[in-house]
Amino acid sequence: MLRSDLVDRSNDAHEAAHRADFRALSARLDRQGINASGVVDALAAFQVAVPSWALGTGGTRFGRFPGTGEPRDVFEKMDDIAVIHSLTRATPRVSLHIPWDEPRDPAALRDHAAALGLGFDAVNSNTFQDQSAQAHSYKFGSFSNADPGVRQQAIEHNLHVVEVGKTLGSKAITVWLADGTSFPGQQPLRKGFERVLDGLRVVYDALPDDWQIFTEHKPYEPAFYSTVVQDWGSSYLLASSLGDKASCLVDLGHHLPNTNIELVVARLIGAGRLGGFHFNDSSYGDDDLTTGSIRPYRLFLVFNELVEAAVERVPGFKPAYMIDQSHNLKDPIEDLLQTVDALQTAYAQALLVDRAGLQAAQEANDVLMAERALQTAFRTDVQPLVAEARLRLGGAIDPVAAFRASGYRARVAAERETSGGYVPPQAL
Ligand code: PSV
Ligand code: MN
Repeated sequence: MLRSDLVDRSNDAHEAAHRADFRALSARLDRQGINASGVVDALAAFQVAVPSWALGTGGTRFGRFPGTGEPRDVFEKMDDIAVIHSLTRATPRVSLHIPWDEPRDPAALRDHAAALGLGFDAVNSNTFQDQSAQAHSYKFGSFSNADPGVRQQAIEHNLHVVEVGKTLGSKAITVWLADGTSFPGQQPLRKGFERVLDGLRVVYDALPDDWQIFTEHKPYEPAFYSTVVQDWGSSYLLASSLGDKASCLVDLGHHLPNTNIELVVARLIGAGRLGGFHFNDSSYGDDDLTTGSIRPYRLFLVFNELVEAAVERVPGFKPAYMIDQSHNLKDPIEDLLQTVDALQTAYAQALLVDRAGLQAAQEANDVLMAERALQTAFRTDVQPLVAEARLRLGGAIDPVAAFRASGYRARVAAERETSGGYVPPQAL
């Protein structure tokens, strides 16, 4: 964790300007009939889980350029996540990838995390790579494989992940499958899906009552002709066939170009099956870029659906918010600080939408005023609201500035470099 006096020192430098900005924005929102303090309260309740795999430099299939002072093991990753949490006060949970970040002693990891004020969100299984000492290969798929031995191995891996998750205090497992084909005729299209469903039923039946399973779809990659769980419809079919504890996870990068993601989100909310998110952004495919860095309006429109569902108290609506990014160029901690800020920004903008005005315009088919209700909110500079939420929780007005001033990276670099540095798992 960062010492609180370091956060305080940074806040002292920014506080006067922040106060003036917050006062000015509060007055402006007041004129719109919006209570700034109420928005800040809602923002302060926002939390998002940090993925264990995002603390080291990711890399692409063409190479990896490591940064200095990367965590060497999952315990040091917890230390870095605690730093992010002390600055944002919005990341008290970790989403763990197994086996990439599997601890030898899960209880020790749980205790280490708890001592830092952290807990665990959904655990992620991995049947998209072969692991050492594993009997069968996933080269031709896992749950959908023609070989029952491979399918059984994939099931057992997921059961193991649930067991680890139970010790950590997780309450959910996210299953993303790379299963698919790259050539027509390679595998039967219908049968692959049935096999996945059969395998997931075994995992589902083993879940504790208070657990959930999230099915995560992706249209292509590594399979380039067909993917078994390729779209939200397939994901929905799986979740609805499995039962009430199953729902769909939307990774913002897992859509074909030009897909209307907010519409996917709306459909899943309507069907009562929106389980959660993997936040990131993309230009071309599953680029895993910083959330909100490419299409901030789209991110806002997604949050607009989420806020609308919350306002309408849609039954059972409680999506899990997680990040899934690969940090290749920026310092991973700084990138994640920027990510949390982008999420809070989109959420704040969505909270500012004049819902009654929007609804009235929609009912009257007043296209311009309906669109303007969204644009007015999106075009508001909400930074003072987001900073105020952090400040009230004891976080930093400007997390990146506070992080840089703290000298944390240089300090851990000196400690961590001595043993050769950490080599993260292959980036995906
Ligand atoms: C697959 O591309 C994915 O989005 C899944 O969530 C994996 O668990 C994760 O990325 C691995 O980085
Ligand atoms: Mn993902």
